[in-house]
Amino acid sequence: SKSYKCWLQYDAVVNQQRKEEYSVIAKVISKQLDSPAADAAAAELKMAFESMLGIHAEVKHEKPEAGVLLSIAESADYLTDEGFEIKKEGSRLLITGKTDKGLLYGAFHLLRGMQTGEPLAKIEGIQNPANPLRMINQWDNIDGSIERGYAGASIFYENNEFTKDLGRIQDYARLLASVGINGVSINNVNVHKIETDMITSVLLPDVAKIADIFRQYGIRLFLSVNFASPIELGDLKTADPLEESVRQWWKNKAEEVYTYIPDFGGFVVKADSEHRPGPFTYGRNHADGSNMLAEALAPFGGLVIWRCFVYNCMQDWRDRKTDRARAAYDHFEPLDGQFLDNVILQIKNGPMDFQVREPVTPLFGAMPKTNQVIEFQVTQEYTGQQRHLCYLVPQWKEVLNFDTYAKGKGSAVKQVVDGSMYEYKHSGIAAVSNIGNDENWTGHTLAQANFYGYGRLTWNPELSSEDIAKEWISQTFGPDESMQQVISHMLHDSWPIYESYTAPLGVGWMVNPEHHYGPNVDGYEYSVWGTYHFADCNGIGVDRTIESGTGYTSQYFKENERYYNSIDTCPDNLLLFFHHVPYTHVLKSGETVIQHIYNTHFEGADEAANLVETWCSLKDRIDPQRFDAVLKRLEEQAEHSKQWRDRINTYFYRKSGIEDKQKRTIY
Ligand code: BDP
Repeated sequence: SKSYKCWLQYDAVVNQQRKEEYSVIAKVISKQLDSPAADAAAAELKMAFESMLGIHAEVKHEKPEAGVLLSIAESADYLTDEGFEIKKEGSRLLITGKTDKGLLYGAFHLLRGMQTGEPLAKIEGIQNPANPLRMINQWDNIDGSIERGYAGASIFYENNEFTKDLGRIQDYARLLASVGINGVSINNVNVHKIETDMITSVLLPDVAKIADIFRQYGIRLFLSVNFASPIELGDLKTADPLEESVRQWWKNKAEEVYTYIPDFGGFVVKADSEHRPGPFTYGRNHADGSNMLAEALAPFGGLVIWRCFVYNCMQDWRDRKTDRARAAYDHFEPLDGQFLDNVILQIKNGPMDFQVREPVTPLFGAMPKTNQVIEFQVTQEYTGQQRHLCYLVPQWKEVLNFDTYAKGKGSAVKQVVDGSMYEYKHSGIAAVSNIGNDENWTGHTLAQANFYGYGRLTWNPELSSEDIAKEWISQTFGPDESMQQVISHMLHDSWPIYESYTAPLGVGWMVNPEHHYGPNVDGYEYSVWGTYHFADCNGIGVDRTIESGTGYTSQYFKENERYYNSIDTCPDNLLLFFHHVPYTHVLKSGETVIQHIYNTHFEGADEAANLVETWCSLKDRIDPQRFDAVLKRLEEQAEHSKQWRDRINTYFYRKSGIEDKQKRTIY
């Protein structure tokens, strides 16, 4: 169905001129080598040419007079191992890669250009990915459930077994490769006892089958591992990383894994976080823990992707020194220089946890000698759970463009994670996947744009969010330009709309505990998770300043420290993240905090209702299946946003006793 195909629709080309131009090169696909990725590239082109042009291309080894020529140029110094060049030469279109991975990306680039109706001359050019590692983390459990999944069950597992539906996994691999993803970890970072078997002979044969599929599409497979595996699997009494028997256990384990999967990517590790085991149990630090695994994987070229989401989730809210926002930096920055070079620290974009608005984690740029990867959340845990529309590409762009000042002005996060700022050996971008086994993959059909956009940004963070949206819409819904503009506006309005009717001014966390859907202003206020807003009858916000607060601002480089620490320069949209203020505090916008809360909540709910209207204007221009599915979600969002509006406004009206200037109804 159209919802299943996402952006790989390969609809028939209607523009006659384009059709003729494309048809010249579509009769033959010549492939100069046989390899899984080259075969996948040729197969994709063949399928697409058939569907878009009605041409049954012949796939062969010889150089054609006219056709697409896939070839390898090992010595091309202008290409990285994954880069490609596309060049027209008479009636031939040359796709050149340094390796077969380049051919695959080149083929998908050609098809993207054709689907968006570009002339071949505009598809020509040289491209190399900006980020070496471009990862997706599945948070799938082997029972088939997905931690923070909002699009059905796992496509990998059901009933404590691997799925038999390998076709769907192959289609997933195609979608991933088409946007440049080159690494996937296939199990939840919270590794339960049963999933510990993924690194044993019980499940490794199944894991290897999945790796075979991904390999064809240039994607390396990773596994999340339990730090206490030697104990969990009953082999040892300790998981102490400095204990020789433990180190040897992991070395043997790595060797075993590589006998099944010779190009295995490595381990993803969540340790000492939210009740997961880790080196702290043994009085060791996170360099000790990660280096032990790194040493085991190094002989095989494997990586340790070690997550920095380490904080005390059982904390006393009165203890300001353990401000959760400080945790990643406090734990990891002092260890710079101690990690082996196949360890990469994976750091969430913000210091808390994927809220609708957070500042950028101060750890970026602060560890010149330690490989870093940024972690985004494509799955919309805190941004509407794929029932609300929230296009996140603009948020990710803001984060990647954020100036850390690590090496003075012009030290953007994207230069840290692409490895250029400190010449990291390994670096890149990772994100939590938003897909499941729903027919349309992402629950909300328009949430496919986040999946698409995430991948495109990892390949090239310079792409604008508008260009990404346009590419996605035209491939997904077709060439009608006014329709494209309407959807693009909806996408671009959606994050601001969602932000406006949920937690205000960067404070976050006003959600129902555990499942995190829907408003609950005090849901986390009196618990142990380190997530507070400190609202009382006088004011609201978390004081993270140096003078009177938690001192979190001091973790930034000077320019940003000053910027956030001073209430005069701190931007409105993060004010309550950094400062505790009275409700009558006047924002830079000229409104008071309380009036801002009322205004944005009324306006946000109105705008959510408008999204329904706007979508309805496209009724005859979108196929009924997808039109209706999106409409349902937008209607639900409009209703739910009223609940948000009323809960939040009522709460703050009662707390503050201050009337809405505009006298709208607050219960
Ligand atoms: C939080 C999720 C939790 C994850 C955790 C993590 O609520 O389910 O396990 O992040 O990133 O956002 O490890």
